[in-house]
Amino acid sequence: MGVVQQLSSRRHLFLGGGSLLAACTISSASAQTKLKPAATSALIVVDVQNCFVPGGSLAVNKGDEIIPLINSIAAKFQNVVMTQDWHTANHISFASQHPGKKPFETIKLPYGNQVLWPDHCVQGTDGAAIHKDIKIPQAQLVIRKGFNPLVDSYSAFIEADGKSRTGLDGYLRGRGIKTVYVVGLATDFCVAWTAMDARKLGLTAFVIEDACRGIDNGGSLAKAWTSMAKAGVKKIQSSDLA
Ligand code: VGL
Ligand code: ZN
Repeated sequence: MGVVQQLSSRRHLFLGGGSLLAACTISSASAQTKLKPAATSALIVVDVQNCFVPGGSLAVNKGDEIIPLINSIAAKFQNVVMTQDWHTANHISFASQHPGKKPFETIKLPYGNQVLWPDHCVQGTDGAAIHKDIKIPQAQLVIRKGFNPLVDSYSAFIEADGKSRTGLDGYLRGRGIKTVYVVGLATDFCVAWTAMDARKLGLTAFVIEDACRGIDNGGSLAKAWTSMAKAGVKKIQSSDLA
């Protein structure tokens, strides 16, 4: 075999090997990208309460659809925390407390803009109860939020005044949790604010998109995903979990 011929056949071999290598890399990469919840991971199940599913006073479209998926995701986690929106009957976020105002309008409060909502998740009512089809017996903590009549709290970590802590960060830190996965209702409010505050507090944060549903009030859903991406929140699907 002449030199030129030899070179060209080696080149051929090299190319063949290269594409084989590429094929292997692709298949092992897809196996590697499956995320396995670790002992230092927690699932946060946000506000899957009667008021937020169809038939409830602040119903999220198809909010009940995600319940079986949340149950099956939760079975993969050693650590699960649930949140419960838990307002006083006279809560400042209720349109009913602001004469002349209607639900889904926005007002200015001392801590910033506040969307006004229909009365929802009043402490101790049936509407505030966690949905009966949520089956997560291993959940370790239910954190209630929004109980200060003068301050709303979408986030499970920090109230809407930007400074009052719910204590969830201390709990998670105390238990050595470094990564949170967030699911539930609603994507564009309590899920998004919880995930972004998790980032602010130094945690890695994933939102499992297909295990959430949004309210989408005036473009709020797209806006929330943009803000979450900027904050370093990673959007994943339930199929990305090992
Ligand atoms: C929520 C609006 C008002 C939520 C709670 O769970 O996303 N949204 N209160
Ligand atoms: Zn609320």
